[in-house]
Amino acid sequence: MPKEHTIEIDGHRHVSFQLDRLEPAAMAAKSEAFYQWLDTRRSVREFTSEPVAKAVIENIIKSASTAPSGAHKQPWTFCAISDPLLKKQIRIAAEAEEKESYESRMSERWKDDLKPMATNMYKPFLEEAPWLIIVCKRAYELDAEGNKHNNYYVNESVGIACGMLITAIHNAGLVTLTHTPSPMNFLTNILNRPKNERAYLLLPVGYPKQPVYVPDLERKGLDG
Ligand code: IYR
Repeated sequence: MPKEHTIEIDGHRHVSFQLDRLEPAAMAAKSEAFYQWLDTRRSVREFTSEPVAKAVIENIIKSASTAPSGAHKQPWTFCAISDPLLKKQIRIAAEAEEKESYESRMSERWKDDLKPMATNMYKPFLEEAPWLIIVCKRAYELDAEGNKHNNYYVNESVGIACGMLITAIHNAGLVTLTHTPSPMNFLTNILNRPKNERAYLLLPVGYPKQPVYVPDLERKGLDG
């Protein structure tokens, strides 16, 4: 590794950055292998309660936190929950919202589109998975005087971090599912989050039940 150099720009420290370049053949092989491996990721709805080490969940969250964000404000909070009582509380509240959604908020067309996914208003994985990661977005930060400072490109930043989180979960040999109960206010209430935070996505993390079946889906190719 070459030695790191630092310079000042507008009074801010910058460090030299060295890219590890790959030879074209290695680049082609590595990018192909990464794609093949990423393509083995599947959303799974049925989890075992087999435990997963907290240190692994922490590594996954640290990986997601390497995401780029608007003005590097890192407008996210990852809440990792393994407490059975808290998971139960979340399941009860999520299922109440889902019942309302499936019975009156979602159009018939939406429910038809979901049929291949075999999903419904019951969310046992919220109790069965060893961990729930609830990603919260932070619309603004409060300074010491209580003044609001808006963050930038919050949805884009948190969305990118979630993509990296899902990739890190796959890399750890675990599975997840992007669960989107709507509205999600109940999560920030149950978790006692500050008022600058809104729940963005809920991801159960763990091992799939065996045997487990997933929908036989095709992915878009380069031609759409
Ligand atoms: N939020 C509901 C409905 C749902 C919506 C989409 I888009 C899905 O891909 C799957 C489900 C639920 O979680 O059941």
